[in-house]
Amino acid sequence: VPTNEELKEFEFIQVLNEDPRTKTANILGKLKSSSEEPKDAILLLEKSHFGNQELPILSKERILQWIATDNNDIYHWYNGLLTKDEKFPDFKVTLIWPATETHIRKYSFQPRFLIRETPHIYETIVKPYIESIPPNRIQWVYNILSKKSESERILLEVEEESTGFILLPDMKWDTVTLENLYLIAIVHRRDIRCIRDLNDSHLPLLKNLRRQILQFVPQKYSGIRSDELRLFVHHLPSYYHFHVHVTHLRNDTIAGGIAIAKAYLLDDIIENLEKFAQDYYKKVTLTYILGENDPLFPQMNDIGARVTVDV
Ligand code: M7G
Repeated sequence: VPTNEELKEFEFIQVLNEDPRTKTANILGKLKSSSEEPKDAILLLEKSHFGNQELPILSKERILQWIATDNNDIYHWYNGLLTKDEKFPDFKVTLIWPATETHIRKYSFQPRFLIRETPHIYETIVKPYIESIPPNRIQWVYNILSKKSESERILLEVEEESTGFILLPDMKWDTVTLENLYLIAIVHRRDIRCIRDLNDSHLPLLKNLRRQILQFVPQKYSGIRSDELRLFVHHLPSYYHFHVHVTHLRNDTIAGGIAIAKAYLLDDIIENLEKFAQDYYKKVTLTYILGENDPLFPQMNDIGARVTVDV
């Protein structure tokens, strides 16, 4: 873990991506710790929301300076400077360090394409790719499951071998703003890599996740109803160990990962396996968004998996 002094030495290289709607920016730089050579580091920055605690005291206590910029009739414009207050941080940062080439590509702006993943494409391109990913890519998942990391952040654990999981805040969530609630449920079992591996034998697991999460979250965070929670799975995910995303309905920006052709509702997955076919996800063609920087993109492009008028 880098010290504050070391963090101040972060050397800017370039902006990877930024988004005025979500007030976020991804920056690449170099960071070194004590004796070592500087290594690539990514800062994922997000400007903070004005919370319920802050708004009532905004004008009296928080705004240090109003800087008038213009006015027209009854309309007056200012820029504002806030006082420094650790209770109300200006922004949230995720530091990835040392960052790999895969991280740099993932967090960079890139053209995106709709892909149709047929069962054949899954078997011949995607599955071999998943199997080639070094296991240390999901070290962070194993650290959570074995309580080596983030153990004090665990909200709920069900310690059952086949239907058990750990529920905790996703790293994207500031853990304060309820409207932005973002949790992840990571299952204990290690044999499900993605949605394609699911069949009817996993229904008890999927239903247990659904029931426990919908029961627990409204109890833990009063003010949130179970019908305000969106439970979904990504395809393709970045990490091939089965996990379910849990977000508040109001957390509906693209950065929230809820985009159609990326997020598949847990309820729909359960229904498809239960009512239609136990091997639904072996047979279905999945349409999803793939970025040009994704390691799978060149092969997908070559095989003609990009959506065309004829498909
Ligand atoms: P995904 O669908 O595999 O990939 O979801 P995505 O990042 O493309 O959405 C993984 C989820 O785990 C994301 O929502 C990440 O924000 C979250 N996440 C990733 N890491 C490395 C961590 C971590 O170390 N801790 C926690 N709590 N969440 C993480």
